[in-house]
Amino acid sequence: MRLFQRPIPAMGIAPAVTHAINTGMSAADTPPIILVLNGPNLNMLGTRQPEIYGYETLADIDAACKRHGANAGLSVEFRQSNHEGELVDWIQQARGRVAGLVLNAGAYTHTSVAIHDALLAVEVPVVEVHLSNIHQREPFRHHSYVSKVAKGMICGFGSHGYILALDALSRLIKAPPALPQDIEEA
Ligand code: CA2
Repeated sequence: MRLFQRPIPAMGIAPAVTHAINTGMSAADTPPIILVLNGPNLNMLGTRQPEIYGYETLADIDAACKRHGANAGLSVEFRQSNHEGELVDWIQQARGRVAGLVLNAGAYTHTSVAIHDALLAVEVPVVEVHLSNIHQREPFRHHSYVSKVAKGMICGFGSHGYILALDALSRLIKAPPALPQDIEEA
Protein backbone atom coordinates (compact mmCIF):
# COMPACT_ATOMS: atom_id res chain seq x y z
CA MET A 1 0.00 0.00 0.00
CA ARG A 2 1.34 3.40 -0.96
CA LEU A 3 1.65 5.94 1.83
CA PHE A 4 1.88 8.97 -0.47
CA GLN A 5 0.24 9.82 -3.80
CA ARG A 6 3.37 11.47 -5.17
CA PRO A 7 7.00 10.45 -4.60
CA ILE A 8 8.56 12.42 -1.79
CA PRO A 9 11.77 14.23 -2.72
CA ALA A 10 14.97 12.37 -1.85
CA MET A 11 16.93 15.40 -0.60
CA GLY A 12 18.09 15.05 2.98
CA ILE A 13 16.69 11.54 3.50
CA ALA A 14 18.59 8.29 2.94
CA PRO A 15 17.52 7.00 -0.51
CA ALA A 16 16.71 3.58 0.97
CA VAL A 17 14.16 5.32 3.18
CA THR A 18 12.55 7.35 0.40
CA HIS A 19 12.49 4.26 -1.80
CA ALA A 20 10.71 2.31 0.92
CA ILE A 21 8.18 5.11 1.45
CA ASN A 22 7.59 5.65 -2.28
CA THR A 23 7.03 1.96 -2.92
CA GLY A 24 4.90 1.52 0.19
CA MET A 25 7.13 -1.25 1.48
CA SER A 26 9.33 -1.40 4.52
CA ALA A 27 13.08 -1.22 3.96
CA ALA A 28 13.24 -4.81 5.26
CA ASP A 29 10.83 -6.09 2.57
CA THR A 30 12.51 -4.73 -0.49
CA PRO A 31 16.22 -4.57 -1.23
CA PRO A 32 17.30 -1.12 -2.41
CA ILE A 33 17.81 -0.99 -6.17
CA ILE A 34 21.21 0.04 -7.53
CA LEU A 35 21.21 0.93 -11.21
CA VAL A 36 24.51 0.31 -13.01
CA LEU A 37 24.70 2.18 -16.30
CA ASN A 38 27.31 1.71 -19.00
CA GLY A 39 27.92 3.97 -21.95
CA PRO A 40 29.10 3.57 -25.54
CA ASN A 41 31.34 0.73 -26.68
CA LEU A 42 31.41 -0.96 -23.29
CA ASN A 43 29.45 -3.80 -24.95
CA MET A 44 32.73 -4.51 -26.80
CA LEU A 45 34.64 -5.37 -23.60
CA GLY A 46 36.67 -8.54 -23.76
CA THR A 47 36.95 -8.43 -27.56
CA ARG A 48 39.73 -5.84 -28.08
CA GLN A 49 42.23 -3.70 -26.13
CA PRO A 50 42.48 -6.14 -23.17
CA GLU A 51 45.71 -4.39 -22.12
CA ILE A 52 43.56 -1.33 -21.27
CA TYR A 53 40.17 -2.79 -20.36
CA GLY A 54 40.90 -6.37 -19.32
CA TYR A 55 39.61 -9.71 -20.60
CA GLU A 56 36.22 -9.75 -18.93
CA THR A 57 33.07 -9.13 -20.95
CA LEU A 58 30.31 -6.78 -19.85
CA ALA A 59 28.18 -9.87 -19.16
CA ASP A 60 30.88 -11.05 -16.73
CA ILE A 61 30.79 -7.69 -14.92
CA ASP A 62 26.98 -7.74 -14.86
CA ALA A 63 27.02 -11.19 -13.21
CA ALA A 64 29.70 -10.14 -10.68
CA CYS A 65 27.74 -7.00 -9.74
CA LYS A 66 24.48 -8.94 -9.27
CA ARG A 67 26.28 -11.56 -7.16
CA HIS A 68 28.04 -8.98 -5.01
CA GLY A 69 24.88 -6.88 -4.72
CA ALA A 70 22.80 -9.85 -3.55
CA ASN A 71 25.37 -10.61 -0.83
CA ALA A 72 25.17 -6.98 0.30
CA GLY A 73 21.35 -6.90 0.29
CA LEU A 74 21.11 -4.84 -2.89
CA SER A 75 19.14 -5.48 -6.06
CA VAL A 76 21.37 -4.62 -9.03
CA GLU A 77 19.99 -3.57 -12.42
CA PHE A 78 22.70 -3.50 -15.09
CA ARG A 79 22.30 -1.78 -18.48
CA GLN A 80 24.39 -0.56 -21.41
CA SER A 81 23.61 1.82 -24.25
CA ASN A 82 25.55 3.35 -27.12
CA HIS A 83 23.04 6.25 -27.21
CA GLU A 84 23.36 9.40 -25.13
CA GLY A 85 19.59 10.06 -25.08
CA GLU A 86 18.82 6.55 -23.86
CA LEU A 87 21.28 6.99 -20.99
CA VAL A 88 19.62 10.35 -20.15
CA ASP A 89 16.18 8.66 -20.18
CA TRP A 90 17.37 5.92 -17.82
CA ILE A 91 18.92 8.47 -15.45
CA GLN A 92 15.68 10.49 -15.39
CA GLN A 93 13.60 7.36 -14.73
CA ALA A 94 15.82 6.47 -11.76
CA ARG A 95 14.45 9.36 -9.70
CA GLY A 96 12.47 8.12 -6.69
CA ARG A 97 12.89 4.50 -7.87
CA VAL A 98 16.51 3.60 -7.25
CA ALA A 99 18.68 4.11 -4.20
CA GLY A 100 21.94 4.66 -6.04
CA LEU A 101 23.55 4.87 -9.43
CA VAL A 102 26.88 3.46 -10.65
CA LEU A 103 27.85 5.11 -13.91
CA ASN A 104 30.55 4.33 -16.42
CA ALA A 105 29.50 6.78 -19.13
CA GLY A 106 32.35 5.69 -21.43
CA ALA A 107 33.39 8.42 -23.84
CA TYR A 108 30.29 10.50 -22.91
CA THR A 109 32.08 11.11 -19.61
CA HIS A 110 34.28 13.61 -21.41
CA THR A 111 31.65 15.25 -23.63
CA SER A 112 28.11 15.06 -22.30
CA VAL A 113 26.53 18.11 -20.72
CA ALA A 114 23.18 16.29 -21.18
CA ILE A 115 24.26 13.46 -18.87
CA HIS A 116 25.70 15.98 -16.39
CA ASP A 117 22.36 17.84 -16.30
CA ALA A 118 20.34 14.62 -15.93
CA LEU A 119 22.52 13.54 -13.00
CA LEU A 120 22.06 16.94 -11.35
CA ALA A 121 18.27 16.56 -11.50
CA VAL A 122 17.97 12.91 -10.44
CA GLU A 123 18.70 13.38 -6.71
CA VAL A 124 20.21 9.93 -6.39
CA PRO A 125 23.78 9.35 -5.18
CA VAL A 126 26.08 8.60 -8.10
CA VAL A 127 29.42 6.79 -8.10
CA GLU A 128 31.43 7.26 -11.30
CA VAL A 129 33.49 4.27 -12.46
CA HIS A 130 36.14 3.80 -15.13
CA LEU A 131 37.99 0.59 -15.84
CA SER A 132 41.14 2.45 -16.86
CA ASN A 133 42.91 5.25 -15.03
CA ILE A 134 41.68 8.09 -17.23
CA HIS A 135 44.29 10.48 -15.76
CA GLN A 136 47.15 8.35 -17.10
CA ARG A 137 45.69 8.44 -20.62
CA GLU A 138 45.22 11.06 -23.36
CA PRO A 139 44.53 14.61 -22.13
CA PHE A 140 41.00 14.57 -23.63
CA ARG A 141 40.08 11.83 -21.12
CA HIS A 142 41.22 13.86 -18.09
CA HIS A 143 38.07 15.96 -17.80
CA SER A 144 34.83 14.37 -16.64
CA TYR A 145 31.38 16.01 -16.73
CA VAL A 146 30.21 13.21 -14.42
CA SER A 147 32.72 13.85 -11.61
CA LYS A 148 31.27 17.29 -10.94
CA VAL A 149 27.95 15.74 -9.87
CA ALA A 150 29.11 12.35 -8.51
CA LYS A 151 29.67 11.51 -4.84
CA GLY A 152 32.99 10.02 -5.85
CA MET A 153 34.94 8.46 -8.68
CA ILE A 154 36.80 5.14 -8.95
CA CYS A 155 39.17 4.54 -11.84
CA GLY A 156 42.07 2.30 -12.74
CA PHE A 157 41.00 -0.89 -10.93
CA GLY A 158 39.41 -2.63 -13.92
CA SER A 159 36.12 -4.40 -13.29
CA HIS A 160 36.77 -4.42 -9.53
CA GLY A 161 35.89 -0.72 -9.64
CA TYR A 162 32.23 -1.66 -10.07
CA ILE A 163 32.37 -3.76 -6.89
CA LEU A 164 34.05 -0.93 -5.00
CA ALA A 165 31.32 1.42 -6.24
CA LEU A 166 28.58 -0.93 -4.99
CA ASP A 167 30.26 -1.06 -1.57
CA ALA A 168 30.51 2.73 -1.46
CA LEU A 169 26.82 3.12 -2.32
CA SER A 170 25.84 0.40 0.14
CA ARG A 171 27.47 2.37 2.95
CA LEU A 172 25.94 5.62 1.78
CA ILE A 173 22.36 4.39 1.52
CA LYS A 174 22.40 2.35 4.72
CA ALA A 175 23.64 5.31 6.77
CA PRO A 176 20.62 6.61 8.72
CA PRO A 177 19.78 10.28 8.22
CA ALA A 178 21.76 12.45 10.64
CA LEU A 179 19.78 13.59 13.68
CA PRO A 180 20.46 17.05 15.13
CA GLN A 181 21.69 15.50 18.42
CA ASP A 182 24.27 13.45 16.48
CA ILE A 183 25.93 16.52 15.07
CA GLU A 184 28.66 17.75 17.41
CA GLU A 185 28.72 21.43 18.12
CA ALA A 186 31.82 23.19 16.91
O1 CA2 B 1 38.09 3.33 -18.65
C1 CA2 B 1 36.85 3.37 -18.85
O2 CA2 B 1 36.06 2.67 -18.26
C2 CA2 B 1 36.32 4.31 -19.94
O3 CA2 B 1 35.08 4.84 -19.49
C3 CA2 B 1 36.11 3.45 -21.17
C4 CA2 B 1 35.66 4.24 -22.39
C5 CA2 B 1 36.59 5.43 -22.63
O4 CA2 B 1 36.08 6.22 -23.68
C6 CA2 B 1 36.73 6.29 -21.39
O5 CA2 B 1 37.64 7.34 -21.66
C7 CA2 B 1 37.25 5.47 -20.23
C8 CA2 B 1 35.69 3.38 -23.66
C9 CA2 B 1 35.15 2.00 -23.55
C10 CA2 B 1 35.44 1.27 -24.84
O6 CA2 B 1 35.68 -0.06 -24.54
C11 CA2 B 1 36.09 -0.88 -25.54
C12 CA2 B 1 36.46 -2.15 -25.16
C13 CA2 B 1 36.89 -3.04 -26.09
C14 CA2 B 1 36.96 -2.69 -27.44
C15 CA2 B 1 36.57 -1.43 -27.82
C16 CA2 B 1 36.15 -0.52 -26.87
